[in-house]
Amino acid sequence: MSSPLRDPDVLVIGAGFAGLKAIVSMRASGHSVTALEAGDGVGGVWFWNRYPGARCDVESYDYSYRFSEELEQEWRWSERYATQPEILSYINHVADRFDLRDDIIFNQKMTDAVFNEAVKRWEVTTADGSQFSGRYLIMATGSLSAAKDVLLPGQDEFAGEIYWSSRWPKEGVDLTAKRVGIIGTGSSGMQMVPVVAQLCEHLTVFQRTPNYSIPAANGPVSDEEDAAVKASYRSRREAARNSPSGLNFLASGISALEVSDEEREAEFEKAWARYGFGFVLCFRDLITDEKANTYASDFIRRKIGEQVSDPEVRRHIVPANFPFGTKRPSVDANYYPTFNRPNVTLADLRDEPIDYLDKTGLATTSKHYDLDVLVFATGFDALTGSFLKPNIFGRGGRALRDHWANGPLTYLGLCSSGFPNMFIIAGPGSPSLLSNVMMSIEEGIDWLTEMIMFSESSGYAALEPTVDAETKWVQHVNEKADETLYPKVPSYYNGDNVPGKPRVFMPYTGGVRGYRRILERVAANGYEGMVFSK
Ligand code: NA7
Repeated sequence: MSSPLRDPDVLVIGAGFAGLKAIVSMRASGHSVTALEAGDGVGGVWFWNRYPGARCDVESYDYSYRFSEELEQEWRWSERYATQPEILSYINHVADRFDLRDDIIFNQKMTDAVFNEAVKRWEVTTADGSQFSGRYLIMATGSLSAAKDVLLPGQDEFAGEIYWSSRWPKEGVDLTAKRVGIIGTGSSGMQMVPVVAQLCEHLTVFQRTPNYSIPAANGPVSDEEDAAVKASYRSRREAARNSPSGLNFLASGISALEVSDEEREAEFEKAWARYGFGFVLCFRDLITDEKANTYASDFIRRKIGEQVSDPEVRRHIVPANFPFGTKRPSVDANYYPTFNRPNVTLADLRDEPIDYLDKTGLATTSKHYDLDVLVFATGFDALTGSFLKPNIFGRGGRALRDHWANGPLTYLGLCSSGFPNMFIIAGPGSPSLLSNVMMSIEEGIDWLTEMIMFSESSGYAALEPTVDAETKWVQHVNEKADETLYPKVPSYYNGDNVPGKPRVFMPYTGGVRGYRRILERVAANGYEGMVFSK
């Protein structure tokens, strides 16, 4: 075991899925590499989000690395949708199997990164004052890793325990015989609710916007299924690469408007029973055509309503007023029937907004809820938070925060003008959160590695996108988004969930295949849009 270098060729920030893949690729391309990780273990979001019920809503066989066929063959997923502990063991296995810890320094949270133009190196400082440098800086800090700050009036007064889904204590939390409140009904809240309801004395769910959720249809993976996937893993990966979102579901080419009511209903039933998140792909126009979407939204509303026995709860929990899929839908296991339990209460914050916290609980404008434990499942400063929290200064001392003041500016979602040799993984302007992010991570890093090798073999020391290429890319991302229903609805995709954040649609909606073709064309044209310097 060797010690990681302080001044390697490549500094990677983060040792989650993206950071580990970056280490693998940078090593393979002959670079020395050091990754700085804020936590004391690998895993990124899967290291921090240990809340009860946490699991992935992309199928395990797809939400996994494809860079090593041996790894694909030897790892045995136990369930169709893996739990957080299983994913974390997988990541640890990967770190051990490829000796990646040799190149990781833990408990090092980057606070500052400055591009030193004289020597063309990034100089990085961490929270404890340690300093590092690298010719390249790879920001593998994640799109859903900077938790949103939510501070309620009187929060310090609360005598009970407060937890965050995104920073769940490693040692776990004993919820037995406790009165628990959960704020937030995104994927984290929806995953937690059915599990917490079984553990605690009483659960109150504070819901602001009811979201759509599709049943996970989770289950154990049989030996036969495992063998079948492993026998044809390459074609499964290729199919995912050629799908719109990197999932193992081929998108339908059929419009929901061109089939009979019976055919549409049958297709929705099939998708409801098995597709999970892939429901959005069961017709080609659910995200682009309002009428097509209305058919899907109505179907899902009906299915949700059927799971809830109390008409009053049903009235509050069934989503309305926005089209299915335009906010990130959830994939749940028994979320809605949990509200049929006698120990679960739904508080609708649209009718009774939160007023304050006091010693004994949470008061809304109409009621006081006595609580022993309050959990914030209130989401993230998505896509830009982890890049803008640290101080990053590029050429001429320009702050990334200033460059992105009106919304993130990237070329291909991978780099930003004025920030030479800095690369971002699955960032804004890439398919990122609209894709199986594992696919985006690997595709992005493979492409960047090729580009770095091209640059070096041509004798260049620095590379960055031109302002023109960046401007045109951002314009293209917006134009593609405007072909869809996404921009019409407040969501974390367009920054609406964080007060004061610029409202800009951030992920690339052109699909993973369309995006990859653009990357291939850019490379084939000598990395057009990039400027290389000696
Ligand atoms: P999400 O999906 O952003 O959900 C956050 C939830 O918290 C959502 O229901 C919000 O309601 C609610 N929220 C946020 N701020 C507040 C305040 N101040 N008061 C009340 N309620 C609030 O985050 P998750 O962690 O659940 O999921 C993130 C991703 O992880 C998910 O999309 C998957 O990709 C995996 P709102 O809708 O804003 O009214």
